[in-house]
Amino acid sequence: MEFKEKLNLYTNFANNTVCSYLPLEEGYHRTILEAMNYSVINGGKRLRPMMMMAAFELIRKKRNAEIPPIVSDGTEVDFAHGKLLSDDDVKVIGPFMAAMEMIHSSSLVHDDLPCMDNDTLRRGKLSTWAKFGEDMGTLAGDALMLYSFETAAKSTARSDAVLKAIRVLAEKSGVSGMVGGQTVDVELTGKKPSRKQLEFIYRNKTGALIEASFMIGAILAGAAADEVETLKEAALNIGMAFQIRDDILDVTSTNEELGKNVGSDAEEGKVTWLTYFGLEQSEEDVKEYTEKAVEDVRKLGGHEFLEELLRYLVDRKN
Ligand code: GRG
Repeated sequence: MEFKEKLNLYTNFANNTVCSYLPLEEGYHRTILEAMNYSVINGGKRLRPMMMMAAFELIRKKRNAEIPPIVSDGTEVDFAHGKLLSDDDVKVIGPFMAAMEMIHSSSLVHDDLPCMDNDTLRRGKLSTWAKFGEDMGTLAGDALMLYSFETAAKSTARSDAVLKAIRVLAEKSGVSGMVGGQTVDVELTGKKPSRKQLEFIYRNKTGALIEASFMIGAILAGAAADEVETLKEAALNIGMAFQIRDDILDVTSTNEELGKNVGSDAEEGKVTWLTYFGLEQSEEDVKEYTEKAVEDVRKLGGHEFLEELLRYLVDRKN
């Protein structure tokens, strides 16, 4: 099966799983529920839930579990019916896939607010605050962030695994992860961060949720501590590659292709990887970080789709 076909299957599966955990839009507080769903539905690439699935499958495969691989050399998967995980597996990992996309979406909602990047375009449509107003935009981010934990707690995995995974989700989203990175990013906008500070921002603001996706997928599949550590290392490299590519796209892409306003880094006076290393070197760095990540994945036995996905992201257009 061609990579693009697999990517479609994975994306649709991740998307359907995420959407199945969204709240019903009803009650006096319906507006906030609409704003939450608006922020999550449509347009997102669903990379983090897909990476979580891949990590889950990688560990399962390593354990020679009886469950067939999601996508691989294996032919046992019921592709025809778009069924990539067993119903029982979906109950284990589905709530965390949705929770991850909710947290990620909540960060995009807050990142677009007038007090942050002041962006009106996201995923090819009006950003949440531009559509629902600044008050509802702020609340929608808050609500999604917390609904994420409410959703994760629905997992039917063993309670010790659920607890571990929720802790990772909280740690990597909060001050020890994404919020920490965003803090330094905001404080240093318009100033010149050192390379070390820039790396801190990228590893946390962008890398932390990717890290959490890999770690949670592995934990739910019953990985040992050293396996979780190897995947964490892979994720750190992917996070770096992903954010540097984001910097490149901000300079080389268009609003239409990217689905958000390009040129915002320069407008805000942001120092990015390109400021330090230029376009050509940055492109090389994306490749190098990606290859390091692929190597880590191979240390655990490899995963065909995941490796293809990582290499595909090197040249991603949005
Ligand atoms: C809500 C807990 C919480 C924190 C908010 C504002 C903020 C703190 C953090 C900002 C984090 C941020 C926006 C990082 C950029 C990461 C990045 C490159 C996002 C784009 O991810 P894609 O390309 O987006 O996967 P899609 O739209 O495809 O999902």
